[in-house]
Amino acid sequence: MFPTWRWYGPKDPISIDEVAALDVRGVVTALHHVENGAVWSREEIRQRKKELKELPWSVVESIPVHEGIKQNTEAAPKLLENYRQSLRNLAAEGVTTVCYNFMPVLDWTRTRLVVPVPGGTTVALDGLDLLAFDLFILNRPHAAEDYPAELVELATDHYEEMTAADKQEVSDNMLKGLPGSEESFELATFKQAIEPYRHITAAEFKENLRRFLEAIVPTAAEEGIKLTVHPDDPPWPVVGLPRIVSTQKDLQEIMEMVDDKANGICLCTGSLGARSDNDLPAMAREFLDRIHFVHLRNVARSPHASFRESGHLQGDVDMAAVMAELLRGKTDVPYRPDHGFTLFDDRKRQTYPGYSLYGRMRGLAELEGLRAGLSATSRG
Ligand code: CS2
Ligand code: MN
Repeated sequence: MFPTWRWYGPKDPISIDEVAALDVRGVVTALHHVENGAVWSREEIRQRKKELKELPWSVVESIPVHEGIKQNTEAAPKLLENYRQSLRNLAAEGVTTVCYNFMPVLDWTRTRLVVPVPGGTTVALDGLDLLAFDLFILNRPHAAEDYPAELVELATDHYEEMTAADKQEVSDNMLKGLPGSEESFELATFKQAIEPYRHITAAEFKENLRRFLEAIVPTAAEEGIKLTVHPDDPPWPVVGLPRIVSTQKDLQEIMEMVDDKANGICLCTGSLGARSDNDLPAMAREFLDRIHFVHLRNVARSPHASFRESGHLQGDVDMAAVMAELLRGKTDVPYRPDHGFTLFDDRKRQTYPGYSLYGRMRGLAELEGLRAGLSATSRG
């Protein structure tokens, strides 16, 4: 494993020279300015490589999967051909690890982005915020049927206690999209966006993922590209939308859909770790030869399907045990400190939630220390 850093391109509040000073071996980036569904041209790919200066482009995170593919609409064949062409173009420019996710409509989801920690803030998903949003702000018909009655009662009380500012904050965080998500919504457009999923069951959605993999993995394999699926965050259904990349069983099924090494996994310990029934060291062991990219981060879980992002070595994921498993595998797997606290001057710099400089640097230093320590122990 080797350390990398996610960089959002020239608009990122952290400059590429700063990234270069962190002693990472590569950069994780994407062409966020290219329209979702369009081909990534070789010129655009080359331009981004130039912007990285001396640093290699280790991983594409992500080429977004268009809703037309996720919903298998009539636009899907054309969108899949575009996706394959983007892969060919990346391979031609020497970029060969590609991350994607298969979450409907939303990407990673947090209801609170400024939860205090010493020296700064972290982000959190509050299950009652989310349920209150679903029941009373989104006003989704039948939402109450999706949840146990006592939880609905708790969320109802919670909503009554929320101030107008709380409600605004939770709505904005749900609708506006966090860094890396390619979409941003107003309440009305969000309602429209989730509408088609009233008629797509989780089983059908899985079939759409299978179709996607059958269409692109052969091209990836031919081109020497390693695809990696990023797990759902949170790893359970949100506002009635199916989530199908959430557990060890899900990942097992996905690996079998197209049994080829090019069909791989991005092991995101923070996303998967939000579920207490996900055993991360066991998953690292189980999928070792299919894990081509790793996100290391930690979460502290709390009741009502809630969690907050914690220090990289403090939280419910046993980071040392996960790292020990991963170090048994290939040495050429990129990892990145996936999110970090907003610390010290990060606020002044207006770094993106989760994608701070000081907070991620702290995580990187801790993880690199752990990696060096474990490597030395296994040698001696
Ligand atoms: C998130 C996402 O956990 C994470 O890494 O910050 O931006 C994630 O990178 C994308 O969903 C991957 O496609
Ligand atoms: Mn991640």
